[in-house]
Amino acid sequence: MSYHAFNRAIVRTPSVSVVDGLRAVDVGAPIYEDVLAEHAAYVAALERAGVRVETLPPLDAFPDAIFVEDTALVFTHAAILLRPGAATRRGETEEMRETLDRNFERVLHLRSGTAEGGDVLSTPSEVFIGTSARTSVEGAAALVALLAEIGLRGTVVQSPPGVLHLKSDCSMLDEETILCTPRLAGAEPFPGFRLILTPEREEGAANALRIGDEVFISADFPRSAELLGQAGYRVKPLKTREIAKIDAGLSCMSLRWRNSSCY
Ligand code: CIR
Repeated sequence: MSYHAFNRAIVRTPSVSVVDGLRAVDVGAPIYEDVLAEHAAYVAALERAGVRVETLPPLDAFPDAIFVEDTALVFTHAAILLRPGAATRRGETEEMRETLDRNFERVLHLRSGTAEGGDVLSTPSEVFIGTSARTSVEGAAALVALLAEIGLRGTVVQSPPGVLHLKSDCSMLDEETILCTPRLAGAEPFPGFRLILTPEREEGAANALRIGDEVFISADFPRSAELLGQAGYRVKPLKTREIAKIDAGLSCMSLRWRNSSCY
């Protein structure tokens, strides 16, 4: 069974407040209707790939709540509720608690420091945690301890300076291969993995998402799509133009896992 054979996902419908989402550089607010359309296309792509999607209601009080990935880590046998580093996002985890309790037999809670799911790259052998402005050294260490409790090995690495999250710059393409920006690859953070580097000026393509036998990537990066196609991957380009205005890519809009008793 492939590591990416996800059959369950949690997403959250964008609230009208999504136009006020956090962003490092203000290139204008995203258009709400277009965010809705990008989100709907993303959910449809997940469903077409065989994933059963649970859609949570919008949260007006939390403009970035659409980015559910940052609130938790989910695995087949357990979940971990995180503590986002962005002050305006801290309350999103409480809103996720009941959903996790309902879907997972075991739910652990990060109690110290901060960590966001965008800084966590899960692989079959270990879970990489990138320290960043959102994930503190203390949070990363606490997360390593929680991962050990559920039988997983956590390794702390450093997210590239000035980059929002570790996974802004990398994603799993298959069990042995990581799509990675040159600036992250330079630090050699993933020993033992084969790296495919994003082409120049297409660093944003690194936040791809492998679901089943497809790799979702942003439609804004055609050279990356071509590169991955030539490497033998089945590429599914998706529009991310509006959510990119609030610093988001493809992994951030879902929590995904394989439920072994589901099918
Ligand atoms: C934020 O700054 O928190 C949101 N505007 C974007 C979060 C993207 N999250 C992710 O890629 N995991």
